[in-house]
Formats: sequence, structure tokens, C-alpha cells
Amino acid sequence: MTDHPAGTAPTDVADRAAAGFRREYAGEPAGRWAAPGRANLIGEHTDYNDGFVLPFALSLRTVAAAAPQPGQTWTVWSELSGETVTFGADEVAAPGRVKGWAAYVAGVVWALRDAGHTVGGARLAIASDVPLGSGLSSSAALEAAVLAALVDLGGLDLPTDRQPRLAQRAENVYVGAPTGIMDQSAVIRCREGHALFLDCRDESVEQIPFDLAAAGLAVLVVDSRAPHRHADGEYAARRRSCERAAAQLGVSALRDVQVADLDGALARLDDPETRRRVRHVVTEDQRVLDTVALLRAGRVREIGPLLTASHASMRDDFEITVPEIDTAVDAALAAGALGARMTGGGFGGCVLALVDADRADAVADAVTAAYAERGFAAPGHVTVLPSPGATRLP
Ligand code: GAF
Repeated sequence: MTDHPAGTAPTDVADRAAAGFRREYAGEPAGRWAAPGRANLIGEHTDYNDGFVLPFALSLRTVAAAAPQPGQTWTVWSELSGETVTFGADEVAAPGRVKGWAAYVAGVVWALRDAGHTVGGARLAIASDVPLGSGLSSSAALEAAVLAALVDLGGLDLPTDRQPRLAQRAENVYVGAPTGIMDQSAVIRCREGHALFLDCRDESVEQIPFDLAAAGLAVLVVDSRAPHRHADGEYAARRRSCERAAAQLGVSALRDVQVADLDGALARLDDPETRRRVRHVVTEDQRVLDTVALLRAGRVREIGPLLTASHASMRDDFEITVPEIDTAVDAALAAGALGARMTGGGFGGCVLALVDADRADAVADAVTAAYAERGFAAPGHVTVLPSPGATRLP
């Protein structure tokens, strides 16, 4: 459905959200709020172990065009589904009452109210360029765009550094997905030209310059297009296994095991699978710290081997990769990438490869050729730059 003559529909995501708002609600939005997808440079499955992560925001964004509406009613239109969902105070009185994509929106309203904020009713229109189910945090982008809109519309006292936890509660408690704090932190707190070094224990951050262009480099993101295989159940299982291991080791989280003490810790665990899980988390935390040290020193090219080692650890120890993903990583490395790894929760999603900027097309072509050889559906690809976090658009 469109109200534009053929060929004139807006292509910009913010314009699409605003056009959707005008069409659905026959009025002007009070504003537009954008939140990006994210890629994680390194530090996978470390966030819920109180560890370290280093994500950066993408230029692909989700935009909420919004305006207040009277009473305790929220109406949301989504470009992607074409649906309009309305919910009221009853549906946000307890988790889980709104289902599907609108649960992320209702979850934000619920989490705000649960934290004691008075949230006014609103109309929202959502458009997004963040692909769904690709491991680029489309759900966190939706939560953050809606949260930014509701905070501004209501003049709520909720500083940026407290917003990720609230958005995470929307996802953990209202939607019911047991994710960590990385994605919401990334899409809210990232800055242009930087990666976000986040300590997931105390949520302290350092903005780490990540100037790819100055180093003649690019990050190529390859969408594996692999169907998600039991991702939710496997994610929850990994999390449980880490928590059990921490309890067995007598630490509050695996973050408290240092690489220097790893062998001793592993010797105290009798299940080989648990040992592999622990080895991934402990070595991955150290790889994040090593990557940050190199970036602080301006040695961007040298982080490649750490990215590749992270991938091997996810493949062999955490066992969260799939054949399409491993094929993409191997092909990128064979075509000259300085490093490559899966990014995100796993079981599909995207690979990122650090490449010389003038080799990006050749590396992408090599991945496409390797896919064809294995009979996989063609992958997608895009080069990305570290972009700003959630913001109100002018
Ligand atoms: C998903 C989760 F949402 C994050 O919290 C994080 O655990 C990630 O998987 C793995 O690093 O994106």
C-alpha cells in the first residue's frame, strides 16, 4: 500500500517513517528518532558473563516517527509488516501480553512504567533498514528508537547511560529473550568513528577511535543468509552452561577467571563441553582487551589475527557457527582479509572481515564464489563505518 505515485516512494528510512506516520494517522509526527543496528568487532557471548565487548554502530537505522496521543493508548504501525497494532494500559501492566514485533514496543512502555516513569500515550510509525534476523540487532534498534521517542515526548528523566538496561529489560522480561547488555548499549551509546569498549559488569564505557579510512581499511559485513537454526534455545543453553560453570568455579561470573588461571580453572571442571565453553569466554575477554590495546595505539591492521582467533574459538569451543558462516570466514581470509569472524549471537547471521579498502569487492566476490561452490544461497554484503548511536533527527 502506498500513497505515492509509482516510483516516488521515499527511499530514505526517516522519510519512510514520516510518510508512514502521515498516511496512518493523518497528521504530522512531533519528531523522528533513529537508532542503528550494530556489528560487534569482538567479544562474543562475554556480555552475560560480566565481561568485555567492543561493538560499533552501523549506518543502517530504524526510525520511529512519533507524536503524543491522549490517554494510555499506544498505536504502532510498522512498514515491514504493514500492520498497525494498538495496545493499552492492560497490555503493558504485565510482561508478555503483546506478541510479535509489537512486543518490543510494548516492552519498552512496560519497562519505563515498571521503572516508575509516567509514559504518555503515543502514535508511532516505524521504518527500518536494519535487516531482521541477521544478527545486526534489529530488535535493539527498534527498542532504542521507541525508547528515545517516548523519553523525549514525555520529557522523562532517563539519562542515556541508563537507557540500555531499561531496553534490555524490555527484551529479557517483556519479550522473554535472555540476552545480555551489549546490543542495547551499542545502539544507544556508540559514537561515530569509534568502537564502544564496554565493561558489562559496571557498564562503564570508553570510546575507542576506530578510524578505518585513515588506515586504508574497511569492514566488510557479509550476511550469511543462513537460516537460524534453533538460535534461541542454543543461546539460552550457552548462557546456562556459563552460569553453571561460574558456580562450580566459585566465581560470580566467568569474567572473574583470568587467562593466566585458565588451566587451573579448566582442571576443576569435569565436563569437556563445559571446559570448552569456559575457554571461549575467558580467552575472548582477553582478546577484547588485546584488541582495545592495539586500537588505542593506532595499530588497526594488527587486530586481524585476534578477530580470526575469536572466530576459531566460537567455532571450536563455543560451537555456535554454521557451515555458511565458516565458509564465509575461510573464503574471506583466503582472499586476503586481515581477519574475519562471525559477529553476533551465532547460528547464522553475519560475518565481518577487516580488509584493505581496495580489496573489499574482491573479498566479497570470493565469498560469493565459495558459496556457489558449496550450493548455498547467495550471501549479501555491505561495507560499514562506525556510526552514531540513537538520536533525535533534526
Ligand atoms: C546477542 C545478544 F543479544 C547479546 O546480548 C550478546 O550476548 C550476543 O548475542 C553474543 O555476543 O546479540
